[in-house]
Amino acid sequence: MLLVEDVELNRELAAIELEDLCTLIPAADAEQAWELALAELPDLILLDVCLPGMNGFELCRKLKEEPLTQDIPIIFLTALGDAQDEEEGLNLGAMDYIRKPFSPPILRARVRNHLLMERQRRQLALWSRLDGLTGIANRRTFDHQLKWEWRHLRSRKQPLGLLLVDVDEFKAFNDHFGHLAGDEVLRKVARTLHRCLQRNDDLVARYGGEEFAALLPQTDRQGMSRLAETMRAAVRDLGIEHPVSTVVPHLSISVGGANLVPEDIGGAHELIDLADKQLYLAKATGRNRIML
Ligand code: GH3
Ligand code: MG
Ligand code: MG
Ligand code: MG
Ligand code: MG
Repeated sequence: MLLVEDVELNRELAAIELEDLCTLIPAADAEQAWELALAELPDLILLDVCLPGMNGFELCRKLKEEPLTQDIPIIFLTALGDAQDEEEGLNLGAMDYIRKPFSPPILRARVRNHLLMERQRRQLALWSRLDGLTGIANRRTFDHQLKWEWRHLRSRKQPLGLLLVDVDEFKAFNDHFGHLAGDEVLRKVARTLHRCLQRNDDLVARYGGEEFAALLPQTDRQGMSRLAETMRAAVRDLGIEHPVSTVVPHLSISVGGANLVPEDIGGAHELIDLADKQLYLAKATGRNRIML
C-alpha cells in the first residue's frame, strides 16, 4: 500500500496501525507518489489532500487518467472536512474518504476491507485471462492480444505470425480413455507448447477445445517453421500412447501457420483464416504435420 502524507508524524501514526496488514510504501509528496504508483502498482493508495506542490485531488485525477494506475483503489485521508470536499474526492473516483483526526481502529478496518476487495478483484482479473482447464492464456486474452499486436505491427510494418495447433484424433482418444484422461492430456499439451516459446512477446493460448494458438510478433516464416517443428517434436516426446489413432500410435498434433505484415485494409481475422486453411491442409494430407 502506498501512503502519501507530508507530515512525518502522521505517516508514523498510520504505519503503526497498518503495517501488519500490508507492506507500506511511504511518500512525502504527490510527485514522488506518482512515480512510486507507476513503478510499484500498489494494491491501495492512502492519500492526503493538502500536500506541498501537486495536491491529493490532482494526483487522484492523474492516477485515474493513466491506464496502468486507474484501477488502484484510493482512500483520501484528510483534514479537509467539508461535505463539498468529500463529494469532490469521491467524484474523482476515490473509494473512500476519511477525515483527520481519524479513529485508528476504523481506519484499520476500512483499509483491511479495501485491501481484501482489491485482492479479490486482481484474482478475478487474472482468472478472466486464463483458461480454467490448462492455466494458459484463454481465448479472450488471445483475441485481445491479436488485435493489439495487429495494430502495433501495422504501424511498424513488421510481420505477425500465427500457428494453429490441433490435437490429432482427439475424439477417439477421449472415447478410448475417457474425458478425464483427455483433460489431463490437454493440460500436458498446453504446458508443453508454452515451454516451446522463446520470446517474451510470444503467446500461446487455448483457442478452443483441443486447439491452441501461438501468436508470434516479428517472426518470419523460418522462425515459425522452426517453432512449429519444435512443438510437434515436443508433443511427440511426451510419449502419450494413442492406440486408436490412425496416424501414429502416440499423441500427435497438426499445425497450420500464416504470417502477414498487417495492412490498413483488412484485419486480424485474415491471419486466422489463412492459418486455418493451412491447418485444414495439414489434416487433409495425413495429420501429424506442419503446413505454412
Ligand atoms: P482431427 O484429427 O480431425 O482433429 O480429429 P479430432 O477427433 O481431434 O477432432 P474433432 O473436432 O472431431 O474432435 C475434437 C474432440 O476434442 C472432441 C472433444 O470431445 C474433444 N475435446 C474438446 N475439448 C475438450 C476438453 O476440454 N476435454 C476433453 N477431454 N476433450 C475435449
Ligand atoms: Mg498534508
Ligand atoms: Mg479441432
Ligand atoms: Mg483435433
Ligand atoms: Mg475431426
